[in-house]
Amino acid sequence: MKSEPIVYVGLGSNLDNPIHQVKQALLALDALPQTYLKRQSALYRSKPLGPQNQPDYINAVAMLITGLLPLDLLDMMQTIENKQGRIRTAQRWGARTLDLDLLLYDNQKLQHPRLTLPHPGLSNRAFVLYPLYDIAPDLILPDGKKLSVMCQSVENDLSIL
Ligand code: A4P
Ligand code: MG
Repeated sequence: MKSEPIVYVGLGSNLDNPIHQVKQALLALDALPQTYLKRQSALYRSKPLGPQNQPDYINAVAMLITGLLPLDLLDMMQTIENKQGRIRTAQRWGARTLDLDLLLYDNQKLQHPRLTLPHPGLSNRAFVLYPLYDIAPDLILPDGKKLSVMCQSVENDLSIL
């Protein structure tokens, strides 16, 4: 029998009690249909990437096992963002109550108008790479790169909670 896809989701928040937002979102991901939360990283605090006139972020990464297809999972992640008060503004990389990024879906590479896999920010963001390393230290990305090597090329400016 084919095993179900392993998926990694990046969580980020910098508004309305970010620690609570991230913990709430982990519960919501675990409650999705055909899906369970297999592992979760520690929570990390970091300076914002992008506009600096916004609060620090809390980030984490979750490992899910899911029977959902990628776009169905993305739809449900966006529903969770909306339920947790996400307001989309015109500003790129502005403050938000919750951001859920689909970092990896098994070994899939995808260029779809609504979904790029792996997530384009994955390879150069400490707040993604280090929490991911917490829960998947031996991970190899679809392009063959080792996560452990990618971590070495990015400065770790995070503080663990
Ligand atoms: N989309 C395409 N591929 C994906 C994917 N793999 N996962 C599309 C999720 N969404 C994907 O996303 C815009 C559109 O991207 C979606 O409609 C979806 O169809 P969004 O969440 O509405 O907007 P966004 O998050 O503001 O845009 P973007 O460019 O994805 O921002 P990022 O990359 O998510 O960065 N600093 C710190 N320290 N920590 C952070 O977590 N996050 C951001 C946001 C900026 N600075 C940060 C942090
Ligand atoms: Mg996003």
